[in-house]
Amino acid sequence: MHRREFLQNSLAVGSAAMSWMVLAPMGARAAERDLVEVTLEARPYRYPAASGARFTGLAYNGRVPGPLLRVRYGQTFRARYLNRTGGASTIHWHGMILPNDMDGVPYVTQPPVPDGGEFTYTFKPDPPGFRWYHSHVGDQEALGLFGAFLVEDPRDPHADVEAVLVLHDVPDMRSFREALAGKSTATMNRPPGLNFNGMHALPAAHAMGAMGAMGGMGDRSHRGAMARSMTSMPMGDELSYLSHCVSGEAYPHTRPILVKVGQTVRLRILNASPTLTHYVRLAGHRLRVTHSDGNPMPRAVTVDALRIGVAERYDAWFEVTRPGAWLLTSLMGDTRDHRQSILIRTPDAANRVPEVPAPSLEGAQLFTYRLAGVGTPLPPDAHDPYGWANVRKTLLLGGGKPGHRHWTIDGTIWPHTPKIDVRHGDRVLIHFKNPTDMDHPMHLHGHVFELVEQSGLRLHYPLPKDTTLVPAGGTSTWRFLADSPPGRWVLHCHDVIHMMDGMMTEVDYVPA
Ligand SMILES: [Cu+2]
Repeated sequence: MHRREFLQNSLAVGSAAMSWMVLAPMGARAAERDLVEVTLEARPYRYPAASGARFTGLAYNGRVPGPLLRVRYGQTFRARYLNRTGGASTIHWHGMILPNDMDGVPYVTQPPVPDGGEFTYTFKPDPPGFRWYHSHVGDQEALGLFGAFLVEDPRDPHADVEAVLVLHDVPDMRSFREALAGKSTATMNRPPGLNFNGMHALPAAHAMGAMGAMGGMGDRSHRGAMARSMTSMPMGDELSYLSHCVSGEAYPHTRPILVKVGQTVRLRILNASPTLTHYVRLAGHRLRVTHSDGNPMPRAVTVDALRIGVAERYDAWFEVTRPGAWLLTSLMGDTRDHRQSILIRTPDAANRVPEVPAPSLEGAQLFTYRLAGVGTPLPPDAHDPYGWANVRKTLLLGGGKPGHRHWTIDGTIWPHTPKIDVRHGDRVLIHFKNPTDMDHPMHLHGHVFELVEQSGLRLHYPLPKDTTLVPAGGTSTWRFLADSPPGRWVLHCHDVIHMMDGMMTEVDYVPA
């Protein structure tokens, strides 16, 4: 294929090239086609100045994030993947239920595509909603090989303005290599809420007690993050970052989203960071969250701020009720830092100084699984209160001791981790115990599961997801019906260092 043809193809993908962030309505012709075809070419890529990083990574079709892929539910999608990365590569279609041999896990679902080679992925994107795609080989995703994928749902309510926001952080690859060896000197990025109440200056035990008393923070999931951040001691496995971006740019270079008074705005927010949980707040507005990982939640919830773990997505809505200019910001440890922001404004507010969000999460109502799912206490170990499952598996997460390079499941690393065998039609319950000092964004391929339990709380409105933060010092329970296409579906931590260090297993369909 010639270069020009290839460019035309990429332009044809749901008008993505014209409107990377703010979506134009899908063209009638694009919507009517049975087949949407795209060429994705991965190559080395020099990050532009607007990204805030001087860095050579990798990109799909010459941009980070890669092109926004967009289909209507029911269309067939075909991607011709040209690998020019200099190494082996694959593409994983995150959140999709698809034939196992299209899932893009090297040596598990396909041989890796060699450098200079190509591979064609074909499937009917399912279920509808906000998905994404990324390399599943080594550090390639961290270098820039990722993008958003929208499967438009005909049942969706109308939004006047729709935008896709990809949060990502550009790693310092020297710290990446050191982290894999357990020798990184980087320290944990502090969750906001610490700096402005000064608790980071207190001994850890006091501060954690005080945190526990804070409204909206009682998900216990901060404990481990705090245990690490309190000490500022390098744990050996943290990354340091060169820049923090929204859709490939750092504020003030991020392109504003223009809105009008009276409009309803839908933001689809993806955390594509290699390791960082993000806390997102929009100045002057609360956010109504309707979808978790692209899937409609049983009950929408309105919050002051979002917590988005690595690989998670949320659909967040708000109404424009007055003229103005507001920053949407991922709060950093240094709360004067608004690099990871975009401006949302009305047309008449071009010269206004934008309102910035409250810099701390203290007192904020934060999106947590407990809040969204309405959690109430369970008796200890009663994590299948429904008596629903016929296959139950407990996975013990481990590792992360200073200087140790492995993150484990049941004390073992991939490929020696215990596998979960299921038969078609099984009702499966997976219970995670996480005694480590970090939250782990655990992800299952090829399924949408329900999060039914979190740290001893039963969720009365289970959240439909493909990735959840299993909290430090806590537990999570997923349930799902094993009715995906047969094959080997990997289950792993989406923190890239933890995954490469071995925190991965698989759900295997075996003959009935
Ligand atoms: Cu992890």
